[in-house]
Amino acid sequence: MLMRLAFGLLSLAGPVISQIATAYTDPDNGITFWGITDPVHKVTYGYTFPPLADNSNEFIGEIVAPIETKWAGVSPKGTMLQSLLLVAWPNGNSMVSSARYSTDYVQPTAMSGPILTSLPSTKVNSTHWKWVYRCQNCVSWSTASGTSSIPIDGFGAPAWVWSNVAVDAPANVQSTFEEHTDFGFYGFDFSQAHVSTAAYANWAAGGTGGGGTPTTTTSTTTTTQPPVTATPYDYIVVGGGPGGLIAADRLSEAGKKVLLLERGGPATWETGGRYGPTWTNGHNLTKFDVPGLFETMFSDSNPFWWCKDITVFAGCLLGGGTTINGALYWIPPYSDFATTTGWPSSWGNHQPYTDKMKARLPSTDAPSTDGKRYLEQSGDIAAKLLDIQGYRRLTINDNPDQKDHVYGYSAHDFIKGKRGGPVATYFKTASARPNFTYKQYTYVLNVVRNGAQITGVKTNDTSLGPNGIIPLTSKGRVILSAGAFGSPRILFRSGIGPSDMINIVKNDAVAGPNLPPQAQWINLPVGYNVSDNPSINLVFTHPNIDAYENWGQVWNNPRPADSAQYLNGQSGVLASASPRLNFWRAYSGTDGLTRWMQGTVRPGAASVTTNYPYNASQIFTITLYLSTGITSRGRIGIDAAMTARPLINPWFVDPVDKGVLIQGINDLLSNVHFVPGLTLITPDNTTTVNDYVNDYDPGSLNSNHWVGSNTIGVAGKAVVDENTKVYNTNNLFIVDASIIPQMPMGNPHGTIMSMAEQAVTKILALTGGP
Ligand SMILES: Cc1cc2nc3c(=O)[nH]c(=O)nc-3n(C[C@H](O)[C@H](O)[C@H](O)COP(=O)(O)OP(=O)(O)OC[C@H]3O[C@@H](n4cnc5c(N)ncnc54)[C@H](O)[C@@H]3O)c2cc1C
Ligand SMILES: *[C@@H]1O[C@H](CO)[C@@H](O)[C@H](O)[C@H]1NC(C)=O
Ligand SMILES: *[C@@H]1O[C@H](CO)[C@@H](O)[C@H](O)[C@H]1NC(C)=O
Ligand SMILES: *[C@@H]1O[C@H](CO)[C@@H](O)[C@H](O)[C@H]1NC(C)=O
Ligand SMILES: *[C@@H]1O[C@H](CO)[C@@H](O)[C@H](O)[C@H]1NC(C)=O
Ligand SMILES: *[C@@H]1O[C@H](CO)[C@@H](O)[C@H](O)[C@H]1NC(C)=O
Ligand SMILES: *[C@@H]1O[C@H](CO)[C@@H](O)[C@H](O)[C@H]1NC(C)=O
Ligand SMILES: CC(=O)N[C@H]1CO[C@H](CO)[C@@H](O)[C@@H]1O
Repeated sequence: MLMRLAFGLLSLAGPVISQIATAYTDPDNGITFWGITDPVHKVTYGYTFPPLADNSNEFIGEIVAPIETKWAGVSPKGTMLQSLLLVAWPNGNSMVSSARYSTDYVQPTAMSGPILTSLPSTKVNSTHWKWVYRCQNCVSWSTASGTSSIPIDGFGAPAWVWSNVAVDAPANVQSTFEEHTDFGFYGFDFSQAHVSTAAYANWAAGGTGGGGTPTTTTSTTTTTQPPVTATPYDYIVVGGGPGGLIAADRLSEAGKKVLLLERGGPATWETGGRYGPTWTNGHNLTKFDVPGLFETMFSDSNPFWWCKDITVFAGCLLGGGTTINGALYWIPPYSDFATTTGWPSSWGNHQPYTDKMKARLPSTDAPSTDGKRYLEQSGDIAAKLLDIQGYRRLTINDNPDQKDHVYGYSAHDFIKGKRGGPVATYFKTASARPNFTYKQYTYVLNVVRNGAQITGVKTNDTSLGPNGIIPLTSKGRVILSAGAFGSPRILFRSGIGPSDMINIVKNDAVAGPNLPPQAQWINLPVGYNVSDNPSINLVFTHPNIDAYENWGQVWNNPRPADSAQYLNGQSGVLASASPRLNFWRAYSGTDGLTRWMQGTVRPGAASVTTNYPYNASQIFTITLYLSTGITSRGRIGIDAAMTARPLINPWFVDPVDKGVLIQGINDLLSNVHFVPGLTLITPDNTTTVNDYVNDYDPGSLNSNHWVGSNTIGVAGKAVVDENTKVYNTNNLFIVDASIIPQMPMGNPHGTIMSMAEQAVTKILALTGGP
């Protein structure tokens, strides 16, 4: 019954304000807060916000309470209902805290959305407890009737609540508790409570004091450092994903002196990776080699391969996404490079480049080395459903242009029962050349430039050059291949992009000083025009299905016959990732445009929501995605911590996209009852398809297939020209998913590699280079 009386009464009467928040700097952590100390209980409540211009959705707050405070809480907006509520209490020597939410004057329950991070100055001592926290997704939130927010540009009346009765289960973050024993409001001019981006970023990352300005204190640079000499290169390629690996391979093949820089480390055994399950011991196989371990990418306790400064899944190791992905590999259809999907007309003849890719990296829809297919039940059941609906079966990659009412076995770029991809092919040939140099664990911060001329890249490794800068030869070029989030961030940090993003960099104590002068900033729509396939999972059961323990045993305790079979020559179930069947259908939207829907079928499920009992051994998933033709676009960018993130989600911005996918789901489900034993369990028959899609967690719509953040196209509208050169630069190029203007027909890495083959050919042909 927390806060019932307080907020119930006061929402009618209006708060009685006796205190006004003022600025203070906490001596423990040096953070400047605005807040009050309640004179009765001697509890301090403070908040600090990033600049309004940052359009940020977060703040840092603290509660400092005498130890007799059993729990305390805040509502920064000042209301109880449909408001962000934060509560905290000590449990022994540590603090327990949570975000709560309520639509009635009852015990508030867990609030989804906010991300709470306790900052290092959080503590419990003999006299006080102190909770210092970062609250992300906390300035505005969705409510049943729309959105609600803290009035961060004006005046508000935040509330506090206090209790001297301990919560019911102090160790449990979701503990229940009795209504507070006291509460209060105070006046708050939120428009004043903003600090610089740099200060905020420093504190949000756990730093202290200093207003975020760099502590130039202990620069004992009188000690003479050995002079660092740097080697210049013809081409510096940034990022070892599919785009960068193909670029680096073809450039070194052409005799250029090439440096490939990758922020992450090795992956497959062949490249030096050694991380694998115990059952592969002695067999020279890692997690990244064994296709059947794909689903464990999402269930590992130490997922070192994900980029920790990008808020969506992205691979940060050699191979980028192709080392951790499902390896679904599609030969691109004509439309993937057509003017109708946004490509310059010079790109239309993709076939020679696709052929080059296929010659290096063939696809297979039977990856087991014995040529047999395993665990096919989910594909067989889905095929029955599709047959009724007029689909026909074909070998998908033999017919890339046939994408309406077709289905076939899932195709992958596994080689000899192991992960293949560009690492096992292009990287291998590049590595054998004396002209190719590879540096791993090297993070590129920005390009170094003099106006339009790029002179090198700045890395975090000062052993590679003075201040970490690696130079180009006189006519040298830089190619960014750091991915749809990584390449835009490097551009922002190099003074290239929209000014709101470059200003975030400017305000950062570390990155700001590396920017070129403002007169040299290059205004391009970096980060706009992004798309990703919106995808919806449908979960079914059928008595024929073997759900393979939902892939939950393959790491620690695989089926013994299957692991033995795999180790003995890379055959069997574990020689493939989870997908078993794929299908496509074309739809005409109410706007007259054609959109294609892709389906992927696999045993198991990421989540099940049903009111009925079901047999978990018989579950399988059909994921439906919308691909080529979607019109929704989002925006990606960086926040004050230099974290790359979606600023505007790209899914279902255009309601026609959503309408088409709902139509596709309805069509697919229309014949479920004709397949004996087939039962849809998510959504089950208590939820309509419309409700299921409308209530779908937006984050789960993500397919991790981001394209378009540095789109190719005409000057004034795009970031790179038809040669993939960044506009208004002389020698900066981009070869990765970010230049692709429109969702490809299928999971994108085949299209990305064909694109990279064509891009590097155009770059080599472009005059003025080394
Ligand atoms: C979980 C998941 C599953 C997927 N499944 C499939 C699938 O089955 N089939 C499919 O076709 N696609 C799939 N994808 C998408 C596909 O993997 C990506 O589209 C593709 O990898 C993008 O290629 P890229 O070259 O643009 O960038 P990336 O693959 O992201 O590579 C970028 C590389 O640059 C490095 N880098 C980034 N910043 C820096 C820096 N500042 N300095 C140095 N190095 C840097 C990164 O470490 C990384 O190695 C999946 C993606 C994910 C995340
Ligand atoms: C406990 O922490 C509080 C808040 O930082 C501080 O004011 C107080 O002096 C500390 N008490 C002891 C005994 O150190
Ligand atoms: C590249 O390698 C070739 C031999 O493979 C060599 O002749 C050439 O000088 C090298 N080029 C550079 C720039 O190092
Ligand atoms: C594993 O690799 C090592 C070298 O890294 C090699 O000596 C050994 O023979 C390999 N073992 C197998 C089973 O391939
Ligand atoms: C550079 O950054 C990478 C990636 O974060 C890291 O692994 C490496 O240790 C850093 N190098 C130095 C010299 O700090
Ligand atoms: C659940 O499915 C498995 C696999 O088909 C089957 O062996 C088992 O008997 C089923 N359990 C029940 C309770 O029906
Ligand atoms: C809904 O599904 C459940 C479980 O599959 C089934 O028992 C029930 O009869 C169904 N109800 C309707 C109205 O179809
Ligand atoms: C090539 C392209 O589609 N460019 C678009 C990117 O986004 C901006 C802003 O929305 C548009 O103006 C461009 O036309």
